[in-house]
Amino acid sequence: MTTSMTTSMAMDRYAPSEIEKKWQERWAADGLYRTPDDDTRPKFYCLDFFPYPSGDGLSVGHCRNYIPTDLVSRHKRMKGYSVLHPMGWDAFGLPAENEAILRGRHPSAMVPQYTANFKRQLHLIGTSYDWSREINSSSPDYYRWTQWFFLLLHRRGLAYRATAPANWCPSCATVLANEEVEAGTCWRCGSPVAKTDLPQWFFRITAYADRLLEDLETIDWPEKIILMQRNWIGRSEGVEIAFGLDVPGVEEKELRVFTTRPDTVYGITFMVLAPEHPLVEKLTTPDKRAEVEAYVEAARRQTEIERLSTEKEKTGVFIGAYCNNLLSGENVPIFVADYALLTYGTGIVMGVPAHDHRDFDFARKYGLPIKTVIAPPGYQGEPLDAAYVEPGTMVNSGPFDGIPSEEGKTALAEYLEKRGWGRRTVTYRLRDWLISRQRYWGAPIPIIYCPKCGELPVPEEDLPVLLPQVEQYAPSGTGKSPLANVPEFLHTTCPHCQGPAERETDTMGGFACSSWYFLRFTSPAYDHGPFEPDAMRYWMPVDLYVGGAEHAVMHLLYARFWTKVMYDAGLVPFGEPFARLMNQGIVHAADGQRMSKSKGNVIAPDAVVERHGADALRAYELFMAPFEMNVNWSDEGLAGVSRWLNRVWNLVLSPVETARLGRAPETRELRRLMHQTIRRVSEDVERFRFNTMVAALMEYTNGLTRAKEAGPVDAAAWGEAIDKLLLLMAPSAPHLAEELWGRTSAEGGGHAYSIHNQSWPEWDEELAREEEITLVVQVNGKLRDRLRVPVDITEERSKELALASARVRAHTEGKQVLRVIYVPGRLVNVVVR
Ligand code: ANZ
Ligand code: ZN
Repeated sequence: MTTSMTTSMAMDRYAPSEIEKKWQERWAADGLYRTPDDDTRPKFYCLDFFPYPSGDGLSVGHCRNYIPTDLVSRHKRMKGYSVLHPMGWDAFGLPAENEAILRGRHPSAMVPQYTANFKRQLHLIGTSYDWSREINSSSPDYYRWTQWFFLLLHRRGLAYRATAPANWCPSCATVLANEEVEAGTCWRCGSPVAKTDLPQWFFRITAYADRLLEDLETIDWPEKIILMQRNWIGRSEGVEIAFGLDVPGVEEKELRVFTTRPDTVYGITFMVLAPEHPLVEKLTTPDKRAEVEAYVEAARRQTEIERLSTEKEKTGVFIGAYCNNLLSGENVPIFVADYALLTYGTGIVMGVPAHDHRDFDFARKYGLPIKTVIAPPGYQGEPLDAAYVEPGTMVNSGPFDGIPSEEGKTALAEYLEKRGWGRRTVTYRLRDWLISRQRYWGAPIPIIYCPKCGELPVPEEDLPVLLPQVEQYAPSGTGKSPLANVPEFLHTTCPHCQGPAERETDTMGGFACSSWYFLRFTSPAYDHGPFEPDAMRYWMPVDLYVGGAEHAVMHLLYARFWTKVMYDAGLVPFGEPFARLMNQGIVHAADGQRMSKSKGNVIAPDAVVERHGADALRAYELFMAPFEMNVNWSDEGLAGVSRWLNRVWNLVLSPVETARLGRAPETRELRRLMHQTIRRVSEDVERFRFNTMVAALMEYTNGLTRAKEAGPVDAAAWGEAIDKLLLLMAPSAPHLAEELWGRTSAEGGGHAYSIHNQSWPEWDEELAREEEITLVVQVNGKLRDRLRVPVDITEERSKELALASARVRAHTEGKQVLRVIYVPGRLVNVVVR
């Protein structure tokens, strides 16, 4: 046997700070990650949620989003896809503007500085974005098209202006969309949100409620997000029922309620109007007026969430009037109570205390009758001590007595419809999307008000309506946008009669900008439309979309809505923008606390890269936990991963004793490990199991180290094993892999640049097959030995080997063997007495 030493280039220390910078510059100079245009290969569009650039920069938490998508993009490139992996800035909107105000800097000066810093950090961690496609939602060549979409919605009757009670954040001095109110407080600043009446622009997302619901079935999204969207849309099938009204001086002759329980209609003992309902004022009798007005005023100051809370004590006031239950002929008193919401159903609730929890509490409190009309099993006519909300048998319900309540729902719906007293209908929790913001930092709403011609859209050729550069950009607190104080902006001419006219001074909320940005990346410089149709058809829909779970209902619902509008307008050939969605887990501080600036416990990638290198940060972020799980940062975990990279460096570059071993068992074992690792890593990437992927690479490193230490290795097999190690590591640790790729090859001269242009390794199922298995041997159920045996061993031979084992014989000697149990490929259990 001849042995020889493969000499590599001079072995030096692993110094990430030197090699990482070098390769990042080279990759950028070569445009290595430039997205190919006019490609005929299959495409893969891998997108991160549109980040808004903040002065705090990126934390290691953000990296948990950007590193995995970078890994997937690199992997797909190696798999032969043409990959679109772009980055841009959601720079308009409340987050950026609030930060500008806080820091006393104009947003137009602040944003470029912040985006530059984000970009620097994304370079630092070795991402492979195609920066030639960078976009910024606050730049006129972008928001021109956001305004264009506003006009599209307007043309299609999906943008309208209405005076409505709006969520008002007194601290941000602006109105908020329902989605932006979290537990009664502003999503940005946490102040309690109040209600106020203002003329506002809305997008009619409710017109798409059913499609937004139905198409959830067609997308590969986390179950949790789908459920949240479903609940947010909140579709309820029910019946709208009319009640007779006969109040002198009031023209309305009926009250209409929405109910999902028409089967309980004989159990109504009162009616509830929402405090803001216009009928409250008309129906209140003079003796009740003062009390009702005081109640309504107090209710207006509360938020919807507070009002709906089931824990909250139910309050209300009798308004002095009655209506008539047309079915039972009974007169029922009308109350005003804050648990009835103006914006749900008809804003009026029929009170059925026996079968609804809130109505039950209310009736108890005000001494109203509780009439059982759905009998629980075994019911004997006794009074209920709590609302019975389950199905049962109808009782005290005239002609419907004895019918099961589920059938009763249909029977009553038909009965009411036949008499013209009601109709089946569907109600949604979803409200139209309030888009007006009385704020400076957003895309101006392209509408002009002419005293003669009324409300007119800005002609398309006049877009963009430029946001003027002004000193006073902070909200004025008057409820009007700061743009109202800019005469050059405000005053314009009517596009119809050329007379003097005024511009709308509200801007669009930031979620308008992020409702179409994924299309802009397909052709970011296109100026004949928001996107170039061929590029859009090639790249869309997004194949993989990754970001935080906190966007379940805002951005992710709005973007779906706009896409459907575009589909209807013939602009795009698909109805869903994001085929697959994944949410990364959060990275907490080592002590489990949320990282926050105020706690001073934010870990920035910069410090980590400086100490251990970008590759260590990347591999650690992939390794720290399953992708979707929250996890605590661990310096030891990071150090462990860093040590692994050092081991890889040494393994690859230190001399190895080689020989021509041909088909020796050691060589077969080496190849098997290699093919098994390729298989594990490939499968784990596809399934987003990056933590086990890194574990597989670590085990592979250990296996190779053992083989190297055990004696000479076959030269060809070894060279191949190292090549594959580097290829498999290239997406996770791109700098290290590139460096080692250039320094190694079986022939010693170094591989040609770049490893990132190589093909992803394939595995051979035959070579990956395990030839031996471990057979567990027990005596009376107790583990006594483990045997390495061939995979295809027979039952007979297994038992023979088990009984022959010295460790087994020590426990069977002198005893009677009763039975030998065999589980194929797993275990032999010897039963003795
Ligand atoms: C009578 C009734 C009897 C009800 C009963 C329930 C149980 P979901 O399923 O969420 O759609 N409701 C209707 N309009 C309302 C409003 N504006 N504000 C507050 N509550 C309102 O809820 C439908 C039920 O919510 C309706 O069915 C109504 O109460 C109440 F045993 O009508 B039900
Ligand atoms: Zn005009």
